[in-house]
Amino acid sequence: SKLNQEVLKLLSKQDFLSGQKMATELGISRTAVWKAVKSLREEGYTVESVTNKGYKLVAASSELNETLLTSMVKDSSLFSEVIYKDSVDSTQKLAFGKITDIKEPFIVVAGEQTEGRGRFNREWASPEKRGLYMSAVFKPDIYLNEIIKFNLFISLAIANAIEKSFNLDAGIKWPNDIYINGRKVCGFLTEVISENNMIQSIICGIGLNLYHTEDISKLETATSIEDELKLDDKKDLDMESFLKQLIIDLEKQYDQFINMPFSSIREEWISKSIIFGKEMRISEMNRTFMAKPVDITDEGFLLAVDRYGETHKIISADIEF
Ligand code: BTX
Repeated sequence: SKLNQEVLKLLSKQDFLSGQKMATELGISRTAVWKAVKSLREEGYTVESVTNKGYKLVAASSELNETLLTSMVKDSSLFSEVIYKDSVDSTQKLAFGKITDIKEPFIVVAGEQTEGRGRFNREWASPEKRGLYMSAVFKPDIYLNEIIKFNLFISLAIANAIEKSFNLDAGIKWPNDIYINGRKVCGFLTEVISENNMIQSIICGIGLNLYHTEDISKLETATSIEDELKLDDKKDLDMESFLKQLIIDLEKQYDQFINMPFSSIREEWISKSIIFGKEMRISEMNRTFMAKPVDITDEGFLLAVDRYGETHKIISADIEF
């Protein structure tokens, strides 16, 4: 709530601050202050309280929570609001449901998903408070055929945000994944609402494994940020700076997507890509073959050469090492 944010702001500035002082400053009752502190604690903030001294913020939250997300979006030049739920079936579904009500770009984030989905309705493991489950809704006014390029810009945004925030080497695995050390840490998918060949909304779902879970390490090819950081002692991740960075990079690459051709990021994208020159199993709708990706076109098509020297132009496919 707005009150949570105001209380947090006061606590961030001071050492100990009495409940009465905060109440006066915010023009609310002491009970309301106490309630806000209680709810901040529930969101993962460590707030100490000492008799006769008051409250003190000891540690920011290492979880994604509504207070943090709302303040991030306030600073955003692109997203107008954020919807946060502790638990949903899928943030994609919730985002779709709000699309006509909310006219500006917005974000949906959930603490867990009970029916998180990947492409082709595959399951996306979304354990509670262990990952980022987010759908970002964009409202461009562009032709539908531009959408192929969207994933290229977004993948660069996510890879850059992970690299800058956690100092890990994040690689782009075309078309939908981000890998670290050969394992999938993030999957994203792009869905579109269009009319007369014009895009009305893009709903981009991003699932990022933040903390270690059995569920995810059980998946042969998956990993989490925590696993990859290989920390000696368990340390919480800095959610605030990561989210800030992610929103900055999403805004930057979305702007680039709208205003610039893919060639403007092509070199950077290729340098982050992990599929080139490797023999891969490529599965399209109705055929599977082995080939080496060698290039990406300005329109966003992948070019792969098979062992007969034939070049294949691929729009969408599953590719495996
Ligand atoms: P994808 O179809 O490319 O990947 C799905 C496959 O990845 C699964 O079949 C499984 O093998 C593997 N997998 C499942 N869960 C995980 C996980 N947590 N980490 C690593 N690998 C996994 C990629 O689909 C797109 C995923 C988008 C997920 C986001 S979360 C927010 C939004 N809401 C929603 O329901 N989906 C999107």
